[in-house]
Amino acid sequence: MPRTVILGVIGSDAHVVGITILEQALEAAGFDVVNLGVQTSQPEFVAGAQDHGADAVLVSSLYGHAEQDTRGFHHRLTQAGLGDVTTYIGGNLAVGQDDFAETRETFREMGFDRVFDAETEPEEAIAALQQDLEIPLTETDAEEPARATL
Ligand code: B12
Repeated sequence: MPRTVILGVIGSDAHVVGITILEQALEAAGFDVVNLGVQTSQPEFVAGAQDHGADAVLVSSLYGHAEQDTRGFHHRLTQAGLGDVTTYIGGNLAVGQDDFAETRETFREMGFDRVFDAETEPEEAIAALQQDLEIPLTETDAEEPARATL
């Protein structure tokens, strides 16, 4: 069963390239992806997650206002009965982003399961989803290490 991932850029943020790349990579990895696009509000994320039975919600933010834009986000998800949905946030999450460890801690405390910086490659997010959503390796995947040892 393919897992459904909701993806979008939150707030007034219009940076579209990162989520387009993520969308393509996630689809290639076998996920059902619903890309809500740029300038997506919190209620739109929640409605998207509800309508599509999301397994995970991936929030992107590049312009430095992520903390302000995601305040109360997990409260809304919980109120909508989506408290168990896996949530990630990534991008340029703070202005300057000098100390990413601190930034990560801030967003973890706000309820995000994982926090990614702007250097993140899509493969990293895919590996995290496979782990967090407990997606079993396909037979093809399982054969890869064996072939590598030949
Ligand atoms: C192109 C660009 C623009 C274009 C956007 C065009 C468009 N429609 O996409 C334009 C010119 C419109 C623009 C505008 C602005 N921009 Co701009 N922009 C950039 C720039 C140069 C590249 C962004 C990009 O496309 N990168 C390529 C993609 C592939 O990378 P990415 O977006 O980082 O995404 C990857 C990762 O971050 C990660 N990722 C992203 N989201 C998520 C989410 C999850 C869950 C995960 C796992 C991973 C993940 O995976 C992606 C794929 O690898 C960056 C600087 C930079 N070099 O990053 C500044 C930058 C993001 N912009 C910035 C700013 C400040 C703005 C403006 C506010 C400027 C202004 N004063 O008007 C406005 C905001 C407008 C708005 N409403 O959004 C700042 C943000 C500063 C901060 N956060 O501290 C940056 C960092 C430039 C800088 N150094 O100052 N921008």
